Amino acid sequence: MRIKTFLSALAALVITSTATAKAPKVVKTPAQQLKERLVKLQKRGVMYGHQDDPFYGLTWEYEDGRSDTKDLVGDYPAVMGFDLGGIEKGDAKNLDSVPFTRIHDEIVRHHERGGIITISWHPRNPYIGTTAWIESDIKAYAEALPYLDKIGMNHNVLPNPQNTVRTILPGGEKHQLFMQWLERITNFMKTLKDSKGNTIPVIFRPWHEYNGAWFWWGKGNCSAAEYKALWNMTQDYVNAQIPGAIVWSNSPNLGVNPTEFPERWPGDDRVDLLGLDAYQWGTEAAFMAQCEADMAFLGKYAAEHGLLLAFTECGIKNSPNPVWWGSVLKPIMDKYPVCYFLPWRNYIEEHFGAAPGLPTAEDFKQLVKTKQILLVKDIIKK
Ligand code: BMA
Repeated sequence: MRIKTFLSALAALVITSTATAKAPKVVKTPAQQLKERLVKLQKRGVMYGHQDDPFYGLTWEYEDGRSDTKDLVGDYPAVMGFDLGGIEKGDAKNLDSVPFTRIHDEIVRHHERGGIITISWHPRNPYIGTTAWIESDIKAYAEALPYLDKIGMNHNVLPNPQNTVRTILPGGEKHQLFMQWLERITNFMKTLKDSKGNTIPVIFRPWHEYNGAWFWWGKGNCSAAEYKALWNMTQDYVNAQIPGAIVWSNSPNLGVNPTEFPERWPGDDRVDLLGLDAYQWGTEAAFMAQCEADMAFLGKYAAEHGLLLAFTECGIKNSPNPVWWGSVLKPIMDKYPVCYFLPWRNYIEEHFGAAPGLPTAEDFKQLVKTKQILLVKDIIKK
């Protein structure tokens, strides 16, 4: 009797463990895999990223396989940034005149060499048709109002650029148009497949620098509720169209106000990577102090809320300080666990990234020699 009980218990155990062994494996989405990879890499070091790296550099443009980073330090950046501004209108080239076909091809190429992709978007203004930068529109509008008063005309004849977000939310007069824009950007993302036809996951970083007033989605041009509604509408649409493809990044600009920050925060369940866009426009001391303050706040926020942290954009225009990388940026990166730092594009009049011939070239080489700075070959090593 006892033996029988023992045997049936044993049989039950065997059945259970077989069942457990055969339980279907949970398949992770490409986005989940990318996120886990980023978490691991963030512990290993700081990846170098560069905007538009394979298209042009300081002295060249559209040379197959060329990169300012590779020319200087022998390898491609670990992260490459691309901007889809212009795709919303069905343009063939983006706002910086890069053909979308080339953007597509270089994304695939970078993915296939083991690199990581991040996509930003500077869409035009869907309400008044101008660019993503709203400042001059607001100025022109303000200047026009007294004239309208003078001729006794209602202000409503002129669209107030600061109402843009409101007009594209559900029920707004530009909602349908904007949904078409979302469809176009999503259609491009749908084409991002590797040679086996698998989805290429990307870090998508819409509606950035929203604590500044220079973009039509920025603070002062829409309410906190409108910003969050815009974020949610974008995310829900994109995720429904290309499920499991996107790691979501939200990036305020340097000068984060900790009290106001939660007002526009889309929610911990809606963001994977918290980024800071940090440019030095003034003195080094002011830049470092502000970076320190912002990173102290964002770093703590990211750690407590389970988010990745990065300098999603950074740099100083045209490298006036030959030791900027090592003496200004490195001390901050040594202190906070940023997963990558991404200087903006190297365009002739306005360059931010490393390149041969620049006064900062040697300093960047020294920076890269430190183990913590990762280029693409460093992140494909197991
Ligand atoms: C800005 C500048 C512009 C560019 C835009 C989008 O910061 O570099 O020249 O058009 O980014 O890349």
